[in-house]
Amino acid sequence: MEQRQLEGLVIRNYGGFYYVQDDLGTVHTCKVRGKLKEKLLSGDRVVFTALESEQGILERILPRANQLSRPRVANVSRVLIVMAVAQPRPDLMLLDRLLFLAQYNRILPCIVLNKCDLEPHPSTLSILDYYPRIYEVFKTSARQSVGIDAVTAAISGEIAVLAGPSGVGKSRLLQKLTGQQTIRTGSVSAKIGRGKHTTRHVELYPLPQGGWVVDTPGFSILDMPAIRREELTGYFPDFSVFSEECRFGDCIHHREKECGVKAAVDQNQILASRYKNYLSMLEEVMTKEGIY
Ligand SMILES: Nc1nc2c(ncn2[C@@H]2O[C@H](COP(=O)(O)OP(=O)(O)OP(=O)(O)O)[C@@H](O)[C@H]2O)c(=O)[nH]1
Ligand SMILES: [Mg+2]
Ligand SMILES: [Zn+2]
Repeated sequence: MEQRQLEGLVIRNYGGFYYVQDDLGTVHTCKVRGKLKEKLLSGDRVVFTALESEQGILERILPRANQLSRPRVANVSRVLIVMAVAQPRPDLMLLDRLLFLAQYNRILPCIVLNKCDLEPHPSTLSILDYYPRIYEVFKTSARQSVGIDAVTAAISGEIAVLAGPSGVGKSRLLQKLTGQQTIRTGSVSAKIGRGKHTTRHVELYPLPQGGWVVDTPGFSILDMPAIRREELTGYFPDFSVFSEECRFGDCIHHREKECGVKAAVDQNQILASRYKNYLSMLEEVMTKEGIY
């Protein structure tokens, strides 16, 4: 059989092989030459040489739109930030940090409030009241198959990652979104500890209407990347209209007087927890600035 060079998407990597789906939907089991292996991520678009019986040799990685370190995946275009309406109650700090990180990586985030079959915790109500003015918010019950179609529609054709704390129902949602009842859960329950590495393989699961979803084990702590302190406010779209009232053009809404953002917090126009979480992230960024 004649050798052909094809393009495809790395959908999983397991046992030293990379599974690459070509644009017609055929999955090729590929080996990787030398140094390429260290760089390659699930989600990468690649060029490979197709050999007989759906085998192949991976030749090169095409340019990436982005890459996440947790989970290790490339070319993500949506992050679904999953919180439970209760059990566990929503973690607003983690929510605000995940929203920041998605935007920092130029990925469109949306919020999924799962377990809507349960009585909501009060902080769920403030999510429902406040966040829809800035981000898309979905209510689902993976248990009762409620609200799944709206989420599917929002991510069809995309590469979407499920993120959020442990126990909120990410894996159960993945099963509903993909329509697969028996997903290889393998070591999905392996928790990623702070600073620890795991060798868990990342898999892209196909969506019925096109596109892919990636599951992530739950986590609760997220460090800030090294950015400049003035940059942070730009990742809080809800602050921007009020920051026009700040006396100083470079106001970071911290210790400054005559700050439009702080005034808006006092008048309940900005959610107090959101400003508090902004300050926590800001202080972390400032500490890092001092170190580097
Ligand atoms: N009541 C209710 N329970 C749910 C729902 N979705 C998931 N659960 C339950 O919540 C528990 C955790 O679900 P998982 O899907 O394993 O949660 P996860 O987010 O993947 O957790 P980690 O893998 O540890 O990060 C399980 O007992 C699920 O059955 C839901 O919509 N409603
Ligand atoms: Mg899970
Ligand atoms: Zn200000």
